[in-house]
Amino acid sequence: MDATAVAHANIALVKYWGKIDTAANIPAVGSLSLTLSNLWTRTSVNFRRPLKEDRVFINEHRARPAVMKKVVHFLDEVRRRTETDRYCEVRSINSFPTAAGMASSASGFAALAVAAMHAAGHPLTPTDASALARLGSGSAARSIFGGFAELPGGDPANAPAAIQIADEHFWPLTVLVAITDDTPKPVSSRTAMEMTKLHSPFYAAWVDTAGRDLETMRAAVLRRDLETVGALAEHSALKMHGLMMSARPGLLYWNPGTVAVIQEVLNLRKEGLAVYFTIDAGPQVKVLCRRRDKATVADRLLALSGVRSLMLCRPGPSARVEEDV
Ligand code: 2P0
Repeated sequence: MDATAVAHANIALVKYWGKIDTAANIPAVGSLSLTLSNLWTRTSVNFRRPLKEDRVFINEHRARPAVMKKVVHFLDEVRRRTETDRYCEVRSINSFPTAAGMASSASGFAALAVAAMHAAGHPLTPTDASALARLGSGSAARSIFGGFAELPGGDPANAPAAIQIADEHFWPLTVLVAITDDTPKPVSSRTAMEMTKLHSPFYAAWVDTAGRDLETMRAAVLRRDLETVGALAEHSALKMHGLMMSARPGLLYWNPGTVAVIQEVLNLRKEGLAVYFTIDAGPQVKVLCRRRDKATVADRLLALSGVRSLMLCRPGPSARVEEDV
């Protein structure tokens, strides 16, 4: 009747942006991600106490109404699948700033899917947990898996789940997360995606070019080709942000610190280091490099006035149930 699960956030190297089916939360394009070691959510779900409604706490505070609505909708799906009518208490802790473009919904819904189904007495296979997590947040489907994961898109007949391309031991890359603003972002990814789909003249081109990016990225990851992975990750990130900027009204998640980090990454590359950036729906910049270069890169990023803090990550593990401690 109660369970705790941990799931890690991920960064998309090829981005998901836009849905083919909003109600079933099916992405219009495939995406490929890397799960991160130090960005995680730990979620406990308890069906034991008789409650008149669900109670949800994030970092010890009651969830805001918009978050509450998404979580209750998700828990309704868990109740439908497990044929229970009990309400539950959810307590979730993030190791990093929430809703600031650092994929807290990815780790959050992955941990919730695993913990809630386990607490309700119906533990899932990773593939089924991934398909369920996707209903909460598209990127959450990928956070079920450690290492590199791919989420197919584009087929409304098929309710997709992510698949693991390579586990967290396959390629010991370093990801430095440069935090330039730790407050919640002004526009949610979900709203921003719909605005882009409806109001950007470039949306069709985004969908048309995604398949090729995914194929190239998968092959480059599997041969541990950092130069190709990095260049394509930058391209996918800039293409996605360019797409958002071209919506009406245009969406800009960046701040001056975001641009400063991008420029410093370009400087480091001119100096001969294999260093690359990617940016999700927020102002933080995730920087990829080889493990041996991490101290040099960290020093340079921390010297920038726009960088508030840096989180150092390696590839992270799959979502899992935690035994009682
Ligand atoms: C991604 N992002 O592939 C892309 C890149 C952010 C930028 O997926 O509407 O919270 O809940 O499915 O997964 C963030 O959006 O969106 C996201 P919903 P989600 O990681």
